[in-house]
Amino acid sequence: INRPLYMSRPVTLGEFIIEKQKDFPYASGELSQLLSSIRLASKIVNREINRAGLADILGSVGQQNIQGETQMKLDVYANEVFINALKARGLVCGLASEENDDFIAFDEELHKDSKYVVLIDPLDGSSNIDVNVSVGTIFSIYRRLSAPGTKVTLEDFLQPGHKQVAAGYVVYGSSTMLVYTTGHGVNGFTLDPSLGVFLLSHENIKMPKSGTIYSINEGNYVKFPEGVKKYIKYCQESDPATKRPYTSRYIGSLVSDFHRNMLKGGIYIYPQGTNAPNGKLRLLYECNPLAFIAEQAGGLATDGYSRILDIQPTELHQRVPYFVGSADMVAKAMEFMNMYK
Ligand code: AHM
Ligand code: MG
Repeated sequence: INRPLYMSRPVTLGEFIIEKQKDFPYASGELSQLLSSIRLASKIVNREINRAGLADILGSVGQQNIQGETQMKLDVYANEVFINALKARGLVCGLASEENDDFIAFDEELHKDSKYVVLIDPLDGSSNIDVNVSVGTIFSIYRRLSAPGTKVTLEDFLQPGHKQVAAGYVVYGSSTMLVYTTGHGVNGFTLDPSLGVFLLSHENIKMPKSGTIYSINEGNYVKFPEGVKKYIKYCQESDPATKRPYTSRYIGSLVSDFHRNMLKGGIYIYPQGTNAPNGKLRLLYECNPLAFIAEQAGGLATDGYSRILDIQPTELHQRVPYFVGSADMVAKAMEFMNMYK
C-alpha cells in the first residue's frame, strides 16, 4: 500500500480494503463491503473464543448462563455469526457452510441483485478449543453463475477454485490475524484487542520457495500411499545440502499449520488413506481458499498429481487429498507420488 505521509501510523484493514478497491476499476464496492462484514463477524467470534476457557466456571456448553440463555457450541455459534453478518447487508445471495448439509439461499428482496456467493468453514479445528489451541475460520468468495434476481443454485457453489474472487482465513492464535487475497497478492492483519481493529502487519506475504517443515498426521502412516511414505522418509533423511532432516510440526488445526508453513516455509499434507479414499479435508471450504492464498504467495497446492484450483467440484462436501506449501517442497512430494503410483 502506498502510504501518504500523514499515514505513517498503522494502516487498518478497513482503510486497506478501501485503498485496494482501485484494483477493481469497475467494481461497485460490494466486495469491499462483503470483506468488511467478514471482518466484523471474525471480531465477534474472536471475542467468544477468548472467553471459551471460562466456560467451565461461567457455565459450559448446553448449560444455561446467568441470563437463562443456553450456551451454544462455539462452532455452531461461529456459523450463526457469519451467516447473520453476511445475510444482514444484502451483499451475498447465498452461502454454503461446512456446518450445514445444504447451501442456504438468501432469497429475500434485499439479496436479489447481489452477485456473490460465500463458502465458509466457520470454525476449523474446533476440537482444539478445549485445550486452548488455535482454531481458524476459512472463507471463499465467488461470483454467482445464475442470473441476478433468481434464486441461487447448486452450480453457483460448485465452481473450480480458480474462479475465486477472494479468499481468506482468520487464525485465532496467540494473536488473532486475518489474512486474505483478492488475486493481487496476500496481506495479513493482526487484531489489536485494545482498539478492536485489525492492523496491517504482514504486507504482500511471500511463501519461501523451499522450507524445512513438514506437517502430516503420521499416526495414519500405514494407510498412506507409497509416494507419501517415501516422501516422509526423504524428509527424515540426513542431507546438509538440502537442510534435511526436516522438522516435523503438526498442530492438527489446518489454518495454524498452513499459516506457520506459509511464513516459515514448509509443506502440509493430508493424503488419502485406505479408510479415507480422498483424505479428510473439504475441497470447497478448506482446500480451495488456502490453495488460492498459497498460489498468490508463490506456493503450490495439489492433490498429489494435479492443481487443486482446477478441480471441477461435483458435491458441496467433497473431500480431496491435499498437498500445500512451499513450491519446491510440493513439487518434490509430487515427484514421489508419480514415481510410486
Ligand atoms: P474439522 O473441519 O472437523 O475441524 O477438521 C479439519 C481439521 C483440520 O483443521 C486439521 O488439519 C485436520 O482436521 C486434522 O485432522 P487429523 O486429526 O485427522 O490429523
Ligand atoms: Mg474444517
